[in-house]
Amino acid sequence: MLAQQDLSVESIKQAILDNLALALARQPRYATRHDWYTAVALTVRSLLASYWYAGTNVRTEDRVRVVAYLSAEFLLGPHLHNNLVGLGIYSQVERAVTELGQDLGDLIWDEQEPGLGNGGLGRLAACYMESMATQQMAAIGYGIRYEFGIFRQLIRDGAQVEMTDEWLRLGNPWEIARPENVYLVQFGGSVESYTDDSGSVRALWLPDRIVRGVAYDTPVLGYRVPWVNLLRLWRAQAHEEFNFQQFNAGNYYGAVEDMVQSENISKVLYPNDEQVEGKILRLEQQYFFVSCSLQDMLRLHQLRRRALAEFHKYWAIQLNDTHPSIGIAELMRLLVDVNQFAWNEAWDITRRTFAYTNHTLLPEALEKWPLPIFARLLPRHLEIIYEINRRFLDQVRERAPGDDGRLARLSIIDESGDKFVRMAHLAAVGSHKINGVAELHSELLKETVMRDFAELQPEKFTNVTNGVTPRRWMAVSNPGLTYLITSKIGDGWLSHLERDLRRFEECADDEEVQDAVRLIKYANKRRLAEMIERTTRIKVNPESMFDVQTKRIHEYKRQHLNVLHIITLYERIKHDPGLEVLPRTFVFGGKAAPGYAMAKLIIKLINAVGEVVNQDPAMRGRLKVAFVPDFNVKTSQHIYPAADLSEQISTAGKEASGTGNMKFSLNGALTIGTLDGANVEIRQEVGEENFFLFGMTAEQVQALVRDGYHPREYVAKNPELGEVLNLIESGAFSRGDRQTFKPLLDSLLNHDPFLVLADYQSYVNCQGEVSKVYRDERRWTRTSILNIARSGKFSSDRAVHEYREKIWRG
Ligand code: 26W
Repeated sequence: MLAQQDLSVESIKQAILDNLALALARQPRYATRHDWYTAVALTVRSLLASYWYAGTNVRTEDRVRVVAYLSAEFLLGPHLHNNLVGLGIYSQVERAVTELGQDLGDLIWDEQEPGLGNGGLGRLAACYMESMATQQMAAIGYGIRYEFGIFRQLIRDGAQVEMTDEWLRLGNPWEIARPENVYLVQFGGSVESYTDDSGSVRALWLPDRIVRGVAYDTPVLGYRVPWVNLLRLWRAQAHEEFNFQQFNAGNYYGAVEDMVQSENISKVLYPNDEQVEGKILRLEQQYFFVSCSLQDMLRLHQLRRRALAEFHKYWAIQLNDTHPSIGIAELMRLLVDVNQFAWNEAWDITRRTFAYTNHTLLPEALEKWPLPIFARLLPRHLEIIYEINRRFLDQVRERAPGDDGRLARLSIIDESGDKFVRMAHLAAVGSHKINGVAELHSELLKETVMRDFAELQPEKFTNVTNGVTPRRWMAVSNPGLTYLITSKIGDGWLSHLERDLRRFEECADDEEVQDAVRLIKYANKRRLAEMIERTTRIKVNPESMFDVQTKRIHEYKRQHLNVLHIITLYERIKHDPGLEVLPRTFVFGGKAAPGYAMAKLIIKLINAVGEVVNQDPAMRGRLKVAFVPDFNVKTSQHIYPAADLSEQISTAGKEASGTGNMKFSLNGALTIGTLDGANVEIRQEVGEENFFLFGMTAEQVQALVRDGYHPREYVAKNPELGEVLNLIESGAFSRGDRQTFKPLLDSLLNHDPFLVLADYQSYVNCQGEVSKVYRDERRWTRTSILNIARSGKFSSDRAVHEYREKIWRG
């Protein structure tokens, strides 16, 4: 057994060999690379276990309020490297592994990452878990242990192909199953009422299906602190007793079939972001994990010997978007139906417990459930929601008598046509705080989708700008830069980014530091170039500028605007072969929702333009385009540190915050961006002269949409833009086929809600400015250093601290 006190290379080696022998029953000479990985992972896990073990005591015996972070997604990324850095034992383990004849880098690279999230929202949950552990705040993350996470993306003939993500196939050494930590979750059936002993009428839910939820725990280590928090993910299992009647009636096969059905609940992550699919399985997933989590909290609360009436004093539940908002009705049910609380007291506890974070303003992303589906799956919760709504609307009526429009707009039930349950309204009514994820977003939230709520209860609204963990996004992914900064300002900055990183600013004019920053960037670019060549066969030149846009593919994020710029440069060179252009490599990465045809077409366009540009001799040494397949946490750790330019070009008002923008800036990329989401604050922090701003403001966007956007007018007065669109239309990027990109052109020219053509010229001009500045090496590097040094605000440590001060103190 490896002890914390003795972490010499020798004892680490012995522990790895012991794990290989005793946990895996493998002789070293027959061990596969994966066996070695597992043996190392188990060794590291055993080091976490003592903190883990101690943490459980703190949580059950202290008086602290525990944060329960409820999220349908946790995009953790690989564990091994992060935990080695967190424990501060990377170099010893590296030596031990080398002496055992293995390469730690290879073992790290081979880890299957848990991709239990789509994008920003899921990754944010992971960063916050890490920061809460680092701050030694007691927290539990609750979610779903999807058997298949986000699909693996292949690119075939330039198009996205989705493959299942079998991340558990070779086992998962980081989790501990808790088969005794189980809860039953009911679905469907009907509700009856009965009179209890004291003469009160109470509801009795008679479900027609019961599923078992089993806990799987993963430790989340704090950076260089003896603290581990728990990520508790639920796996759905069949509940055999429930099917006993069927077994008994001789329907063995049917009963087993029903049991298989139950297990489907935690089978696969829905791959959509920003677009809801009204699928019943998704509602089942949400209720399943939320019910398990709340039952677990009640049990832990009782273990701490606290009265249920004090539940809110010991728990702060944060809703990561509306996905877990059914929890509000579920806690009411547990208090009123199961524990016989009076409605008012239960409601008071519930509202003091919950808080809601909104992550999107896009109407198509706001969850609402068709009433019939909801009624069939969760009949008792619907009754509870009706009662919550009735009481809420009574209050509204008192405040605004006779204003029926307002009532209809505020109601939890949408009755304007087919009826729906509006989950954002449930979340807003049942929470004591509501926050957006960047200043601009929080303002727009109050002005648009939550306007009536903000008028009614302005004190509920607040902002917490997103943040990212500098441990994973700097120490793990950019060791070169980490080392340089530490050599200049000491090693406190990784734990106190906001306080300390600014001291690196003093090096901005130091030519030696500038040279070092440039060398590190160059090495990172070579590392990315190798990955690009390995995965795409495309050779890119690390001497060229790396212009990078990686994020989910979505029209509002406007990857196609980026492509229009590439084609513009292509055209210019074609017209004038001697033209001086800054050599650029355009790097893209990101997944499209499998059902989102336009996003998939954008991927095709990127690859199609890449194919033409990359093989054209006239472009050689000037333009290259690469689409990195399967953008995920692991690949992204090679991308952010290698970027010169960060593309944050969403239509103003559409990107709630963005978090990739922060990772790029922290790693020394300069940003070209609109005044959207957290870009606004990044620009404020790094200084406007150090940020490439273009495009309409959110206000101008609103006005243009209101007054009528006529994209063809922009084409009419802009011949270069006309040529670019014509070239796509001519089939130049589709082997002469003029149909392929027609839907995309049709959208750009006729009904594009994201105003791509309106921002085109401003974007192209701004890119010209970028090229100019990049040619001035010193100036660029100086600006890069300022971007790094002034990114401290965007640490997730700052963000969770703000959550604690503004929201979780109650
Ligand atoms: C099922 C529909 C669905 C699924 C996921 C709708 C919306 C989502 C998420 C809210 C999508 C998401 O990840 N949003 C991103 O959240 C980040 C963290 O706050 C922000 O930085 C991004 O701007 C926002 O797009």
